[in-house]
Amino acid sequence: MDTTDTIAAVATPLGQGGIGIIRISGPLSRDVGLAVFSSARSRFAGFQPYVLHHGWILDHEGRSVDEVLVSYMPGPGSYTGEDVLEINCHGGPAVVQYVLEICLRRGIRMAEPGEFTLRAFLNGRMDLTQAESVAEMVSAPTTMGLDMAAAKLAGRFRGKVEELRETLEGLRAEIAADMDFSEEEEIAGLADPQGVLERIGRVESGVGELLDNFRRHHCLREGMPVILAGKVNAGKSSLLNAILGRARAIVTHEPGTTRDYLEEVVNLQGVPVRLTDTAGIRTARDDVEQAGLQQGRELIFGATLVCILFDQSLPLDEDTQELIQEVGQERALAVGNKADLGPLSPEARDWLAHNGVEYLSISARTGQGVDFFLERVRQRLVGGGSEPAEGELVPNIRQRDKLDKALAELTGFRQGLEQGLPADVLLTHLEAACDHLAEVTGRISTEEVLDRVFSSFCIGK
Ligand SMILES: Nc1nc2c(ncn2[C@@H]2O[C@H](COP(=O)(O)OP(=O)(O)OP(=O)(O)O)[C@@H](O)[C@H]2O)c(=O)[nH]1
Ligand SMILES: [Mg+2]
Repeated sequence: MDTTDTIAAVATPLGQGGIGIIRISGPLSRDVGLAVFSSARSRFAGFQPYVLHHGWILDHEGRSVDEVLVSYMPGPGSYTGEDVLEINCHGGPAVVQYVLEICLRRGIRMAEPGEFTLRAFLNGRMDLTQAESVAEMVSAPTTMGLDMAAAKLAGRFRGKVEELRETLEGLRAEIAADMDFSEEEEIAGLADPQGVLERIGRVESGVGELLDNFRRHHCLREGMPVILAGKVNAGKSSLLNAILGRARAIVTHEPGTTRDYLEEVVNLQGVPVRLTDTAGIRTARDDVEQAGLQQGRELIFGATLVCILFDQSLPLDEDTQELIQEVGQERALAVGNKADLGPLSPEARDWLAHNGVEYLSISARTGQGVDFFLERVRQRLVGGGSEPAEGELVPNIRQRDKLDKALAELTGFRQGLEQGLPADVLLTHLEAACDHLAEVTGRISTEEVLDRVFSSFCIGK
């Protein structure tokens, strides 16, 4: 990819909107602007930086196409670090495309996906973790995801990784220096192994913390799996519908209505949840039902939280009891439905309390207790200390892989030291760990990595 020419793209989603923005970056930005723009002011004397200029875009025959606002941001203080020109036009897809075409006629080319941000990275405007956070920001499904992306965008993630890397670099330099002194005698070990181990330990726990954050939060991006399970007719599909506020699942008084499973993503105050309604439990009547029940069992196995519904106006049946015990108190939430028909029996209450499972009452029909139920679901998923602190540093998958590799090298170093391996062997582990950390921030990067990172961006970013 040539990175010295001038590129342009539509920076806003295509579709009807209030405004559409065409972004141009590179040495020709200003010239293109001057060629296509006709100012509304009679005494227009060229673009002043950071000022909005009102006027018209003219096509190649001099016809005005749209009324626009144009801003010019000279490098190196712009988003990409190059001269940038932005044209705000009216937000119809035809207008925006046409204005882009008019610009492209002036000897500049269409930007590749992520190319503006790639240039920002190449020009040192941001490191790789910040560049990646731009894509994470754009695709964040909820405010919690936004918060994590913002922490990275602000450079705090890079700061943390750099701090760890610098500690290792320091150690590496010290050990290398020791080695020079001891070349004569055949000293294999380190001068102060205990001190070295302590410092390595600090880096290990720093890296380990970031990896922990990944494990705890990566499902926050995808949505946490929550299952609605229980006997036929307990009201699972009714509850799904009540939560969604629409008749998504078929509800009938016939037991065995749901035969497949249905999955919907719901946003519980910033926590995305993949809520799945399953086929109700009973002895299967046919192969389809048997298959549906089998699916349900597998889903229960992989779920973070299993909501086990039962008709609380009936005695607590054995199937439900078995299911609750099998899932276990860690993951089970017992939900007595049909509260409008009567209260939970004292026997059921005793049994549930005795088995240590959390339980609550709702009516999917009247909506009673459903808000409280959702609040409990949210709490169970992110409460208990696993809710991300504000601006917590959470790696993405690429960064996780590099951190994993760095940690493995540190383990290699530690083991080597314990086995009394010579310092030069230990050093190779340290060097490799440093390199992996440098790859996290993009201090070391290959074209292949950059391609992979930036091609996942949308065009115009
Ligand atoms: N009175 C009352 N009836 C309810 C309530 N929730 C569901 N029902 C009724 O119970 C019956 C079964 O509801 P469904 O939502 O289809 O139950 P399900 O658990 O999905 O059943 P299967 O798909 O067969 O496993 C329907 O007739 C619902 O109208 C409730 O809170 N109160
Ligand atoms: Mg159902």
